[in-house]
Amino acid sequence: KSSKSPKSPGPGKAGDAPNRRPGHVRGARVASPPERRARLASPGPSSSSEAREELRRRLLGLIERGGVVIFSKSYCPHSTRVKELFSSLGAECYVLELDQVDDGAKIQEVLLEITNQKTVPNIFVNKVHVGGCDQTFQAYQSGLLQKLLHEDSAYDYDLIVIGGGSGGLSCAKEAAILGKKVMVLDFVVPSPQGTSWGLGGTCVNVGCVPKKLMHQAALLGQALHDSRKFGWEYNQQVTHNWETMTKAIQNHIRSLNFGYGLSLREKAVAYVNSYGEFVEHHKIKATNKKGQETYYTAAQFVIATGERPRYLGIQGDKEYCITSDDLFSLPYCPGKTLVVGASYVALECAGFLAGFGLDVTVMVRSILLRGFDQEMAEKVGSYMEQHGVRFLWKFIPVMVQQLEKGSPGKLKVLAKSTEGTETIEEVYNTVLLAIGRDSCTRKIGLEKIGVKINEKSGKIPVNDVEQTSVPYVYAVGDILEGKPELTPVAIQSGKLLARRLFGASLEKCDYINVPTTVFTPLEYGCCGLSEEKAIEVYKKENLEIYHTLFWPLEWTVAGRENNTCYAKIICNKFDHDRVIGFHILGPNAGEVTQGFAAAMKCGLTKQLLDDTIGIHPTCGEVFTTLEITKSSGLDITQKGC
Ligand code: FAD
Ligand code: NA7
Repeated sequence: KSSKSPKSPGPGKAGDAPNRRPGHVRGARVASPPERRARLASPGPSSSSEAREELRRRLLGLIERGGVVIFSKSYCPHSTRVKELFSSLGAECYVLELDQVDDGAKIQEVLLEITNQKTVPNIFVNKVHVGGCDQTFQAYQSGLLQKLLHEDSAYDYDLIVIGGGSGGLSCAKEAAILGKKVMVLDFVVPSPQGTSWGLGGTCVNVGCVPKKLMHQAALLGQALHDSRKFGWEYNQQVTHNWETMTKAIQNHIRSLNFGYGLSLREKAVAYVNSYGEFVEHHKIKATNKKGQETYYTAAQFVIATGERPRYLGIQGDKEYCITSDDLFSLPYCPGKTLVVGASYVALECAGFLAGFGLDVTVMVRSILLRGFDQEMAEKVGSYMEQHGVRFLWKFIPVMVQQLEKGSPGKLKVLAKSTEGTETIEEVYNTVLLAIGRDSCTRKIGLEKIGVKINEKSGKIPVNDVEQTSVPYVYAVGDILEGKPELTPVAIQSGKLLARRLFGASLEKCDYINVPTTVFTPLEYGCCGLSEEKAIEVYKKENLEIYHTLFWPLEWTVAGRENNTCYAKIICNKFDHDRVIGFHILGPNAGEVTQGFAAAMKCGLTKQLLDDTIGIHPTCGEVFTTLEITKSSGLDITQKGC
């Protein structure tokens, strides 16, 4: 696809509309400064009827070029309002100030013939006569104006999506289903260790999918252990083969990459494996891995560039440490591993690595699972500690040195205490950094078109319809400020955005009560508020918290510990004991949480839970029989099944 600019009128002639260059879209341009007075006046024809015919032809030519054409008067407040409206929509306008051209009065007469309207402003959008100020605002309020604006065939695409991950792909596919001409750019900048991957973004390649499969591999190890108690006898020594697992997982991921490509082709979405960045309004540069640059334009854009792992900024981090971007395709077993960070990514990785029998240490700067319910976080941590994960509390690394090359090699880590002057030196085969992720928003030319970001976090603030500070640019997924960073959230917001932009839908993405699960060795599922947040929002005295420890039936015969799994709901006493926080620590927590999240969306109360008949014997049934409140201080330990 060659580089193409929006429809150009070609070399200027007197009376031509200037090229609607995308670089000038935001402000309405006035094409009639004093030195260009009488541009539309007829220079040639002798008779007045010929002159009038010539003027009419020129006016129609101007309108036929498409885009926004405003016949205005510079002092008219209605004209000003309309110009401001188009400016706020990011639409470039050709504005003719009739009080500043010699033949303004004649133009008005011809406009009367063409449109039956003599007054200004007189507006055309993409060849369609919209009318005056009131009609334009009515069209804006009904959405018709936006639709007319986007029917501008001057652009290569109706929509360009930058980033082919969870959010970008869902938005692109939905827009294509709605009949729009769509392009997706997806490009993976290799990690400092050189790892890169295929189409589909973080979730499928280096996030949810490989992480859940590795978690499953670890759970199978536990199941093998349990199985002897259930009568299974086997003689071989059971060992885990990292290469076999990784190869199988990577093969599955490749099949998913293929499926994504196919589904884009089926929906006629153009997929370009290039890095996209804005160069001017409505125009991006796409650079492929060979460095070849191509330019594309679109009426609207969606930014869905996601995040990438953060580095510590200490000596040796980029040279020797890996991140989750590298772990899932690591060609060799990582061996003795230090995981730096205490986020969910850190704990999940530490959990499954320990599940494979590796020696794993987690270096924690402050607390576990910041942002999650801290009572649950502590229980997650203590289960991991009891199952072989070592925690190094209140330390941060200051230097990583290579002692030996190899697969894996040997690394020396120097760390210091966050509370005193103590330093320690330890040797590991692998250091995995999981200290947060940075939004990919600083190198995509947003400053060139005026899309505002939060300078500190790099996140993009949007309104409730995912619109950025530039009206024709939208954003979805992990880069959004203040929204949950989860695949189903990105997918939902991308899909609904496309339906609002190109369908008849007004439905907005609901970011409240989004459930999630941390896939640590003992899984933690939650929906709604943490206990800390609920107290902050509603005050402790307005809450009733019901909780219990429980013993999954599968764990009894297996001889696994009682009084480890835990269920908790937080209810608002002054709103019919509505459940505002749901928390479970136990097997299959994700499966359990999903159903209760639907119930919370329907306004779940404690009474409704009590009225629900449980499914026996399951873990989920525990929520139908909760009796003990936290405030009662009663014993919640379980004595038997
Ligand atoms: P991404 O999926 O990251 O997609 C962005 C894409 O844009 C990437 O392919 C990127 O390479 C590309 N890109 C970036 N810049 C450009 C550019 N300039 N030009 C072209 N392409 C570009 N979520 C869950 O819901 N459940 C989980 O269990 C879960 N586990 C996770 C585990 C890990 C280890 C990680 C890291 C994340 C996990 N997540 C999970 C989060 C989930 O992966 C993200 O929320 C989701 O992928 C966000 O989607 P997105 O579309 O915003 O971005
Ligand atoms: P988070 O949720 O941003 O957590 C970052 C963790 O790393 C957290 O425990 C931090 O400790 C710790 N951290 C941050 N900086 C450092 C340094 N310099 N040294 C040691 N420890 C540090 O990141 P995640 O990777 O889990 O998740 C980000 C998104 O990725 C998530 O929402 C998903 O979309 C996937 P702190 O608590 O601040 O002391």
